[in-house]
Amino acid sequence: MIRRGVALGLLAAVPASARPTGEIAGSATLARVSVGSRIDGPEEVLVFIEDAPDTGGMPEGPFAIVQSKKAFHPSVLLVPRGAVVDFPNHDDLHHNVFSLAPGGAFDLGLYGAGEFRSATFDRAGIFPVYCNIHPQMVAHVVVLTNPFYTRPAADGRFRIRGIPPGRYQAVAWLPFAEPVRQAVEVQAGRSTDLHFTLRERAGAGRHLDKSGLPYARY
Ligand SMILES: [Cu+2]
Repeated sequence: MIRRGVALGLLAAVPASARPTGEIAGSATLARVSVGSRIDGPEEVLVFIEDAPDTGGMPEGPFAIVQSKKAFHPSVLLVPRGAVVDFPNHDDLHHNVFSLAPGGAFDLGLYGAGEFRSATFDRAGIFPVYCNIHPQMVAHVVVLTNPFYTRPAADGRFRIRGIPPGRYQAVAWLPFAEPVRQAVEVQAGRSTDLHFTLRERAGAGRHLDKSGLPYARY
């Protein structure tokens, strides 16, 4: 019993950052719609691990998505769970930012030039954000719970290092495609190979207004 106690004591003394980790590496391939594709390349893909532990190093605020020239900037924002995101209006007209995402719906109402309102993102997931006045305005807030995410290089290759060993769900996503999930086992000192194929959805930029109705004019 004494030996066991000593062994546990030693284990606890090793900082988390020094414990052996593994990595995932692989590629993401895009299947574009034949006409009117809105995807530029694999660099737009986001690869992340849904349920790995938070070992620190997540992006820190303040977080903002600006409304300018009837568009959201940036159009994709990565935040940690619990983040507050400001939505400043830099246009000389009114916008009405909202989301109908299950578990993350909000409606900031109508506000004008120089004003901002904020939304809090308490749940992990991918939250589409729209404007109730201008249907072409589309952004996504991606709420992550750990620092294990990356974007592929131009050739689609990606690598995520330093992952605590375990069984997880790896996800590849980009705007206008459905997320693709794969179970992955990360082993200490090893690289696990993963390949994702993402399919662009035809007409994926289209959406309903905050009342669930089609916009009068697209
Ligand atoms: Cu607007």
